Formats: sequence, structure tokens, C-alpha cells
Amino acid sequence: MAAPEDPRRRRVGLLYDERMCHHATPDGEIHPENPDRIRAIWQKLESEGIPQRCVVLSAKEAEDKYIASVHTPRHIKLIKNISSKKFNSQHLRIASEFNSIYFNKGSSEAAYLAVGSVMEVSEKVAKGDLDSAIAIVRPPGHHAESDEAMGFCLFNNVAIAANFLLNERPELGIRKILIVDWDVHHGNGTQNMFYKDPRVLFFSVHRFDFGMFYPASGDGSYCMIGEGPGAGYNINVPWEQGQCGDADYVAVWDHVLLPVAESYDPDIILISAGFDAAVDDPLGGCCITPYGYSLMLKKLTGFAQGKIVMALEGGYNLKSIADSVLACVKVLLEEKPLVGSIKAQPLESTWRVIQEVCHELKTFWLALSVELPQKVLVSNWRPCSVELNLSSSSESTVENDGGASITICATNFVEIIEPLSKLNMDEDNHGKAITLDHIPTDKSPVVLSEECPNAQALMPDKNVDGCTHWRSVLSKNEVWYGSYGSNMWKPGFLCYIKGGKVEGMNEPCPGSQDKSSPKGVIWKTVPHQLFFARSLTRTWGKGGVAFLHPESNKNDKAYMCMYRITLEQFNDVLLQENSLHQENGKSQGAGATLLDLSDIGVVAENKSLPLEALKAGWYSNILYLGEEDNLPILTMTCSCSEIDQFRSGELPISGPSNDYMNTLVRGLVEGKQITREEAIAYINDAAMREL
Ligand code: Q9C
Ligand code: ZN
Repeated sequence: MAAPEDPRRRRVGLLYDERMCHHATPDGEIHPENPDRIRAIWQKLESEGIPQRCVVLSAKEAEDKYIASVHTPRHIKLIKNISSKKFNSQHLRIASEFNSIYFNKGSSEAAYLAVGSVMEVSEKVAKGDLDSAIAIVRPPGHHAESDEAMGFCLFNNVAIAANFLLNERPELGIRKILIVDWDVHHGNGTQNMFYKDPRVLFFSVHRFDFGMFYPASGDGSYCMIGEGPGAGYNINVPWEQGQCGDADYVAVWDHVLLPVAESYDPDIILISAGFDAAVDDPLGGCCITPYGYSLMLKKLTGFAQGKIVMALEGGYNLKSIADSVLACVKVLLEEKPLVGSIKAQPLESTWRVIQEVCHELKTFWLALSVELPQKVLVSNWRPCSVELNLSSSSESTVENDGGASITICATNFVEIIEPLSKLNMDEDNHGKAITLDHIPTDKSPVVLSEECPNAQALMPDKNVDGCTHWRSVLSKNEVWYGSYGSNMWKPGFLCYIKGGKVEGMNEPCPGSQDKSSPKGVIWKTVPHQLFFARSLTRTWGKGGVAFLHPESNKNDKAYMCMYRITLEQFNDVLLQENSLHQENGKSQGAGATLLDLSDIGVVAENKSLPLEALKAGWYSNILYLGEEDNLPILTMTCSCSEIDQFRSGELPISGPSNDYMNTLVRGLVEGKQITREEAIAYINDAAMREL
């Protein structure tokens, strides 16, 4: 055994207590958050001789007065009493009123021990009695809200410990705490507890899937940056999808977390260490290896004089969590250098997410305003920056500055233009479905960044895969594009034609390639039900977006503003609607046919055309609403099968956000259809009605 006075020997606290295994499902039902999780971790550490090299601690129950710093008296009382006799018969009934929660007779004690454990090791690390520590606790904590148990969490262990250090132990000199939440789920509870508090920088990287991944609210969005004095001190890195692994996390560490940590200079780091982003986790769908976790942890040891406390959160594959915790403890022990390598490159969506996060926070953290390194941009060609000149006053390229000129994220631009460029048109077969006069196009200049060679592929005048050909065919045909949503407001719709963004939109649109104005605007009502669904969109943020029930019903009436545009423009609008509202990060249809003239014939015949290529988008269906001036009226909405999913709750129904609502009202009022009061009543009625 090394001499205790050896200054290189790290004092690593290790806390495990069998009593936390007593929290289990009341009737022994199988549950991913079960006692075997912490047993498996402990057994693994023992089999590797780890406890002998650490300072082993046992748990103490936390006192209510400390828990009260984040939880309401009502919530504390509930958790205290859930295991008492008189509650027994009611367990199931009570638990069923909660979101992903169960209770048994061991639950209260385990909950108090989990909090007490994290407090205990945090205090010891803050004091310097320990260099770092890991608390192998359950139930987990980061979903617990001040007055609500949820997501397998009863008390918010990490938040209580952070408050304890800040408020109860000022003599320890902990003034700034960095909480790193790498559990695959968003740490909603912790975020809320410190949302206005700059003394705690909360950083969470999690699967978000555009608001569809648990806890499935908008809280995990990168837009949630903190409020008041806490503005800038809440950082969310929301993955667009699963599959993220070592390379993605390391990219976020290198480009977001570490630069911010450097500048924030925390006095201690608390890690909400869930291991459900580990490879083979049944809930997470991500693939961090034990080596990945060890690297993520290692990179944090350079801050706060190495004062790091890890508290277990989720993680549901016994082998994965045991191996991952072992790898982390070895990092804290600093006995050997890390060995391993990262296999894959980051996903392209990872660079997009990093850009979004940096963009949102760069006014708070200067280090986030640096461009991503060029090698990143070249090896992942989608995210390189493209400047799109929207008007003649071209002095600066300051983003969205008075509308003179904007910088758009090339990701969107590529996604929108590239799939179209692959579209193959067979003019002879389908050209007669609709025939109209040729409308000459006047293209706006597209300025591409010099340093990005791949961007050449975007040059609109290059004949890429027949791009010019199909565009010229589609450009000769006109349709009425019918809008019942935000595009009823003309300035909003014009963003999809001319590019740019209007009030309420989160990000600018690239516009259509043919930027000429619509050749006509008329209003109509259609016998379809308007409703609002989904819960978050990129363009409008939180809140549902408008859909039209694809089936008509004579009792329904929806207002519709119709724009006369070319089929080529309709294509570009369709793609923007879908890529900006997409759910899975990118249009699945790169390379697939999105729309050709034969499709329009099919649409007219069947009244609708579900677009396979746009499955990942919000609007996967083109609806034919008849004719006007011998031109087809087309709109975009969901498919009939999605209606069933909305009805069953599989896909969320959600009222419009205020911004979105205002835009619809503005469209109806400025379009001289109805008064403001009538418009509000119309939207509210649509939001209330059952599907
Ligand atoms: N359809 C932690 O990892 N999933 N909590 C519920 C309901 C709950 C995860 C799915 C996942 C909670 C600490
Ligand atoms: Zn989790």
C-alpha cells in the first residue's frame, strides 16, 4: 500500500450503502431503475480491488432542513411518508399519479440516504479532506422538481448538495459550482432550481429529439439559457437523435463545455453522472464507451483544482454502468494514463447542435464566438458557413442586422437545395399533367465562403445531377400554395421565397432558389379541421404548429391564404417547411425524388400524396384542395396515420405558442379576413377542439 503521505496519491471518496437497494417496485415488477444497478457497480469495483484504494464512506440520511432548500414542505412530507404503514395500501395509487415513479417501504430511507450521500461527499471534497469522490446512489435525482417526483427521481440529490455548499458551508469557499449533467436525459429539475442563479452553472447534454425524448418538454432546448442574473448560466446541448457516442461528447466538451468552464472557473464540479448514454443502454440509444466516459471526466479534472464529485443518476445496462463507473474511478485515482481511442467522427448533426448552442450563448461566453476549426468544417462539409445576400445594401455580413444581409447556417441551405438537385424529372412522361407558361427566374446572388471547397456543390447555376433541368421544368408550372398556418401572414411566407426571418422565427430561412414574388394572393375557406400538434419547432420554438386534418368534413371551416407560385418554388417551400420543422435532424430524403409532375397528377387524383422522403418532417403529406383558375391548390399537412397517432397520444397535441398564435392572428387580420377578436376566437377554438 502506498504511503498515505505520498502527495501524488489521490484521495478518492467512494460511497455505497446497501440500504439504497431497499427502494424497489412494490410487487417486484421488473423496472430498469432497480437495486441491481448499484449492486452491479459495487461488485465490479470490489472485484477490481478499487475500494482498498479509495476512502470508503457510508451513507447518512439528509436532514429535512437541507432538503427544504430545493423542495417544498409538501414534497418532503410526501417522500417522508410514502414508506409508512398507512401509505402502504395507497402506494400504487399514489405512484400512478406520478410520472415514471414507484414507491415501496424502503423508498423514503433510500431517498434520504441518496441526498445525504451526495451532500456528505460534496462537503468532504469542498473541504479538501478528499480530492474527489463518487457517490453510488439511488434513487437518482436530476428529474425531481421542487414539488414533484418524476423520472425515477424522488429528491434532487445534486441540487440539494449544491445548495448545501453554497448556503450552509460558506466557510468552505465554494462560491461557484459547475454542474455537468451527462445523463442521457435532460436534468429538468436541476435546471429549474438554478435557472436564475449565476452561482451554479448548469450544463446538460442530453437526447432531445426536438422535444420528443423524455422528459419531452421544451425545457431541454438550447434556447433555455437561464434568466435574470442566471442568464447565460444554463447550457443545454440537445442531441437531435440517438447514436451519439464518444466523438460527439468529446466535440461538445472541446467546443462548449471546456471553454466555458475555463472562463467560469468553478470552485467545485458536481457531475450528475447518469450512464444511460452508454453503449448498450436499453433507454438511451447512445453509445459512449467506458473510455469515452473516462476522457470526459479526465478533461474536467483540470478545473476547480480537480475537486470533482460524481453522483450516479440513470444508467440501465448493468455491465455498461459497472464498466463505465470503473473507468471513471480509475481516472479519479490517477494511477495510470488513459488507454483507448475514439473510433468514429462526430455526427454531422453534432456540429449543427454545437453551432446552435454557441450561437445562443456567445454573448455570455466569449470563447463560444470562435468559429469551429476549419478542419471540422471540411471533414464534415454540411456545416460550413454560407452567406446569402438578400439585398443590395451589402456593406456588412452582420447576422440579421436590420435585414440588410444575413448569415445562414449552411446546414439548412444544403439540406434544402441538395435533395432537390438530385431530383430526376422525366419531362416526357409527366409534362402534360399541368402545363403553363414559362416564368423566367431571376436568381439572387449566392456568395459562398471561399474556404469551403465543398460549398461549390451548392452553386445554383451549376448543372449538378440534372438540377438545372428539373428546375427549369418545374419553374414553368404554377400552383396555388394554400396556407392555413403562419404563412397566412405574408411577410412570414415571403421568408420561404425571398429568404430571411420575421418576428417570432428562431432562425432565418434560406428562401427559394427562384425568389420572384407570388403572382397572386387570394383567400378561401376549406372544409378541413385546423388543429395544433407537436410541442416544439425550430422556427417557432415551444408550442404546437398548425395542421389541417387531411380528410374534409362539411362542418369544418379553415381559413386559407393561397399564393400563386411556381412548382419549383413550391418544392423549395415544402423543403424549408420540413427541414426547419423536422424532427430527426435532417430530411431523410437526400437523393430521393421529392416532387415531380407525375406526383401532382397523383395528388389531384387521390386528393393527397404522402411523401416518403419527408417522413422525418412535420408535414409529410401534400393535400390537393381543388382548383382555382385552372391551377391546382396544394397544401402541406400530416398524413392520416399521423392523425391516429395524435389521437392516441403517441404524438403530442399542443396549443400554439404566443408568438405563433400572434403570427396567425396577424395573417388573418392583415389579410382582411376577420377582426382580431374573431381571429383569436378562431385559433382558440381550433386549439380546443378534439380531433
Ligand atoms: N413513456 C433517469 O435516467 N421514461 N430517468 C418514461 C414513459 C422515464 C429516466 C417513459 C425515463 C426516466 C434518471
Ligand atoms: Zn437518464
